[in-house]
Amino acid sequence: MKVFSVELHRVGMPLVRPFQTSFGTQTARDVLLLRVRTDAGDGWGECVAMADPVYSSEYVDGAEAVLRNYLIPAILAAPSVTAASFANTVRFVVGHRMAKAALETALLDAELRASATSFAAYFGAVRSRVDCGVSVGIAPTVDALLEEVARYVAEGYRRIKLKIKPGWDLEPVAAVRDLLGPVREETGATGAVTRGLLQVDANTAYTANDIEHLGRLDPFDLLLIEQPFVEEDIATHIALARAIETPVCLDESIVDTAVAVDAIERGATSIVNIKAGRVGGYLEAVRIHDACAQRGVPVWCGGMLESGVGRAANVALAAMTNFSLPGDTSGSSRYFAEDLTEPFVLRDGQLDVPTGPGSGVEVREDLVREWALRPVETVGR
Ligand code: OSB
Ligand code: MG
Repeated sequence: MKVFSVELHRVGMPLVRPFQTSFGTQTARDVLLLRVRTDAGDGWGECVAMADPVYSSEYVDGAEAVLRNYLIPAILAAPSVTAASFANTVRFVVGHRMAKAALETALLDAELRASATSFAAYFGAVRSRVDCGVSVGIAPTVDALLEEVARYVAEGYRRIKLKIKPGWDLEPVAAVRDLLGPVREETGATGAVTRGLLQVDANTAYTANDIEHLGRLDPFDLLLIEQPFVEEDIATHIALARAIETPVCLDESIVDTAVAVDAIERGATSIVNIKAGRVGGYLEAVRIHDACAQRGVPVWCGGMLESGVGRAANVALAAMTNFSLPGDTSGSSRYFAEDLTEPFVLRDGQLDVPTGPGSGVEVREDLVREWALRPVETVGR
């Protein structure tokens, strides 16, 4: 494939409610969308980097600069590039995985649209619908949290994830476990459904001094505790996993397949959160899925408050066989009043996996223009 040009679109999307985590409060999503123009046709990709470098070192202005100054010029200069050859073309750029993932995804979308293949088929997906969970932010009060969780349960979400931090952990978790009732099998419209699934995500807010305290989460029968300690600190995650019953799951720490395998083999993580943006793209995400499957480690699909563009690819990824836990693949309405694609709508706690060519969704260019934070920038001819 020959790439002629790449458009950089910055779109402001207000969130339907503020999303508070241990690293801050988001009230809007500042989305960077890429459109690649190639001799095989166009493709779209979404960059998951947040407005500020508070989840990881990447942030959207930085990702945009790396794309404009390094990644896009490299693929424009290449005689030919495909999603599969992209990683090698941009290997000279260290890190910046979210920026790379966005461009690789746009290339993959162009390529698969041209060959009338869906992301799901390309990934080797085995499901046509995926189980959905929802990530619930830190609330002003426990009562407000219970109200929000009850709404999501009524909407059909199959798993609740609570954001925690020191001072907001045991009490909200106990209250939500009480609301959900115990973990149990029920027969729903689409067959057996496990109810009462609950997990927590600390986004690195704890330290080694908190191991005993985190052990007090054990009575609440959590699916997992996600990333309690800083990204580089594998050792303290190993110590926690040995000290408590609740399975430890890494998010921020898992930046590629080698790190995932190392963390698994050392006992730092027994479940893995896969986010394509965090690991440099969907091709690496598939490799992590496969490495985890080989080792009997279940995975689930994380999220970064994506618009429908990124959500479509996540839902396709989550349809692979070893994505055996519900993902943070929520419906569009959990985030936005209106989405940049046709909305993803939850049905019986699941989303349909897109089947059309490429991502299988169409970008609403009217909204991309209407919500543009600045004029579109084109790199290349
Ligand atoms: O840690 O999983 C996380 C959102 C932004 C950045 C990091 C995280 C999250 C979420 C929400 O938990 C996931 C989603 O619903 O997209
Ligand atoms: Mg997380």
